[in-house]
Amino acid sequence: MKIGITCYPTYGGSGVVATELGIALASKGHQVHFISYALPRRLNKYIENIFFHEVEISNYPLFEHSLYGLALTSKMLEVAQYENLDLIHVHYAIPHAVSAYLAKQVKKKMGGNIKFVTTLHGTDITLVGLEPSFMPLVKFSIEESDGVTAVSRFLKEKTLTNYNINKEIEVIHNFIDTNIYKPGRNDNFRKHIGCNGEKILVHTSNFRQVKRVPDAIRILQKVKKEIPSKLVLIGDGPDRSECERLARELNLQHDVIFLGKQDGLSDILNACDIFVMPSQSESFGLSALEAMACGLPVVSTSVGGLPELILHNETGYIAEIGDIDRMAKYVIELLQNEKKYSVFSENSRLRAVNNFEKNLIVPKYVQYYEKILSL
Ligand code: GMT
Repeated sequence: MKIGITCYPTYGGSGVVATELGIALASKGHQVHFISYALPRRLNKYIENIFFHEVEISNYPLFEHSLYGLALTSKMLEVAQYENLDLIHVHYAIPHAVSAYLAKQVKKKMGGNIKFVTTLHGTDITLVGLEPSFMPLVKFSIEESDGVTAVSRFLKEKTLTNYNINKEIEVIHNFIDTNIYKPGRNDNFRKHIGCNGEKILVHTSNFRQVKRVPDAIRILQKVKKEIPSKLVLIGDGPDRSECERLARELNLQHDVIFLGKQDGLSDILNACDIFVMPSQSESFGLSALEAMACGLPVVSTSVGGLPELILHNETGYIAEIGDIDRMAKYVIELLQNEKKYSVFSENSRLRAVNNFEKNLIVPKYVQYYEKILSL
C-alpha cells in the first residue's frame, strides 16, 4: 500500500503514534509518505520505504498568519497525485482532517479519488474541538472522513456524544514496542541525579494545564514525609516555570529534577520506581504505557481512557482528579511493600506486552485501511 501520513511532528503523543505507525508499516513493505511542516522527531535516520514531504508555508507579507491548513492541502494533493497514494491517514483532527477533506474534493474535481482516515487523539475532541468556532468544522470533517479511529473507547464515546455524530468509529488503542521499552536497571542515571538510595517518582508531559504537573510535585511532598524520594520530570511546556517555582516554594528544589525534553526515555524510566499521571484529561496516556512496558506501576487519575490502560489494584492505582492525598497514599503503599510492588511491576509489563504491543496493534490499522479501501 502507499500511505500518506500527516501528524504534528514535534513533541507529543499523537506525533509519536503516527511516526511509529509509519515506521512499522514501512518495515512491512508499505510505502509511507509523511506530509508535515517538519521532519517528525523520530525519523532522524534513513529508513527504507519512508519519504518525507515538507509543507512549504508562504510568508507573503499580506498573510499575517500562516496558511498552514491550505498549504497542507496543496501538499497532500501533490503527493497523492504524483506518488499515487492509496490513502491519506491524518492524526489529530485539527486542521489535518479539514485539509484532507479539501484535498479529496479537489482531486475529485480533477477526476480522481483519494480516501482519508482520521485518527482522533485527545484534545482535538475534548478541548480544542469543543471551542464553539471549531465545533461545526470538527464535526463536519469527522463525518466526511472515509474512516475514523479513536485511541480509546472513552474518546469514541465522547466524539459521538459531544458532536452528536452518527458514524462508525473504530477503536484502535495506542501501542508500544516492548522490545525497546523493556525493564532493565540503570544505576548510572541514579548517580547522575545525585540519588542516594531514594525512591524515584517520574512523570512525563508537555507541561500543559490538563496534565496538572503541580499535583505531581505535591504528591512528592507527601511521599517524602514517609519515604526518602525524588521526582523526575521529563518534558517541557507552558507550566514548567510555575512548577519550578512551586518546587522552590515547597523547598523541594533539590528533589524535583527537571530534565526537559528527552529522547531515549526507556533508559530514564528504567532508573525510576513509579510513574505518576495526575492529568485532568487523558484520552489514552501513551507515556503511562511507556512506563508500564518498562515494568513501572502507574498511579494516575481515573479520567478519560486511563482506566482502559491502568488496572486499578493490579498494574497501579487510580484516584479522583486532584486527590493528591490518595495518590500519595497509593505511591507510599507500593513503595513500602516490596512484594506488592513487584507483582504490580510484573503485571504492568505483562499488560503492555499482551495488550498494547506494536505487533498486535499495527495489523489492526492495516486491516482497517483495507476495509476502507474496499468500500
Ligand atoms: O490531545 C492532546 O493533548 C495532544 C495529544 C498529543 O499529540 O500529544 O495527546 C493525546 O494523544 C496521545 C496519543 O494518542 C494520548 O496518549 C494522550 O492521552 C492524548 N492527550 C490528552 O488526551 C490530553
